Amino acid sequence: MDVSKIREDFPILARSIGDRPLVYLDSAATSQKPTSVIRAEERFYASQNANVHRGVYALSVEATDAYEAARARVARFLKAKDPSQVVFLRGTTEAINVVATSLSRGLLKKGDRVLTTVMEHHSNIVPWQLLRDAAGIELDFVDIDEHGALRADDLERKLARRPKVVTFTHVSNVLGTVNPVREIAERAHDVGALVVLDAAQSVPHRPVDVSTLGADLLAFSGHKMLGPMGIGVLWGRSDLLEKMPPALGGGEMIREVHQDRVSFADVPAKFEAGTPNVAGAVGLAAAVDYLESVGWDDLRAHDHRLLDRFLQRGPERLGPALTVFGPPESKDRDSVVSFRLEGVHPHDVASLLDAEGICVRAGHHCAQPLMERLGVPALTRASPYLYNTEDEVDRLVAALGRVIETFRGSRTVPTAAS
Ligand code: 7TS
Repeated sequence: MDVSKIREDFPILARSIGDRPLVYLDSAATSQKPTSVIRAEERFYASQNANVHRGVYALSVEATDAYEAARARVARFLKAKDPSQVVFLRGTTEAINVVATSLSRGLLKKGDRVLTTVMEHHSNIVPWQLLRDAAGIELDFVDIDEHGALRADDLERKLARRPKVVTFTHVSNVLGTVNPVREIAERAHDVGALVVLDAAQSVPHRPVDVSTLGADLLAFSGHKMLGPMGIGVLWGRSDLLEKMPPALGGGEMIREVHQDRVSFADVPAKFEAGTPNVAGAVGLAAAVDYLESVGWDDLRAHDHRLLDRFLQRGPERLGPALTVFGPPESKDRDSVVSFRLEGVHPHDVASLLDAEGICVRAGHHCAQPLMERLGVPALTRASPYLYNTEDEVDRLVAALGRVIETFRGSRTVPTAAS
């Protein structure tokens, strides 16, 4: 994989921050976009824009065809049986909310249990808490061990309470932990639970094959996998999607509406109320093309080269001042590294790195229950992707060295805590 060639495809990487070249290490928050994705959206708006599934005129038919072709492309990417299993929504958050709301309309009842985990992003906690508060659903959390893996004993203990839904993240956005989806799904199915998978952090980095993964429903966001913001996917087993009531009501999702009754469109339209993000879907299809043209083997090897470099160079250069969270072995994790520098608030780390043009994220990463479990208020996180270089990882490590020196050498630097 020729990273310098790949970088040429991402126009934003040519810019600088102040007088420093941009070092973008926040791809777990959102990835940068290649020209092909930017152009695909532009092409749609410049030459095909019309609302879909409504017009009888040629332009609207073209727009509808572009939208449905994007759906078919994403279905192929996921190895889904049928494009109708791909529901376009705004992203992972909306998809999980749609699932929770839909299930609460008849498929889950008061006292039913949902099992999630302490390592979830808020988007896989709060929708279920809303159900707990509104519909009397009981919510359990699987704990993690000291290496940031889900505890099998705790999972078993909580599966024994016979949850109706088991929902978890494929890859943690904080720890990088890769959860064994197939094994967990098998155990969940043994107790009769539905498996809902948050694939926001896995789909950008590894082939996700829904035909063998074991999930019944799966959600991800386009913007973390080189695609546009505001487009994402809910994939589901056909029989399940057909059984699930709609979550959002409005145009596009109905068959007939009368004053006294309504009937709904078939899947996937049943879940896509309102005008969809057609340009976003077209852009997402272009992102899928881009990822597949790079190839998963090369991409994953590159991810791990960068990860290994940080896990090796970081401790060498920074010594015990650096604490890395998550699985110690890079083979057990994906491209996310969260860490603390002793005596420096994560926000100060991120601010000082920003002064060098390096973008990392600091805070609770929308995973406050996980922060509480880890006993930390916040962490700094670097999340590289296919356009980052080993040189950029070295720059990060060197800059972290300067952060430590700054804080050891001077107390005049304001801290986030002060
Ligand atoms: N699930 C996981 C595992 C995530 O990492 C994120 C976003 C979401 C769900 C929500 O995705 P959205 O596209 O609907 O917002 N994670 C992050 C992050 O780690 N930093 O910024 C966003």
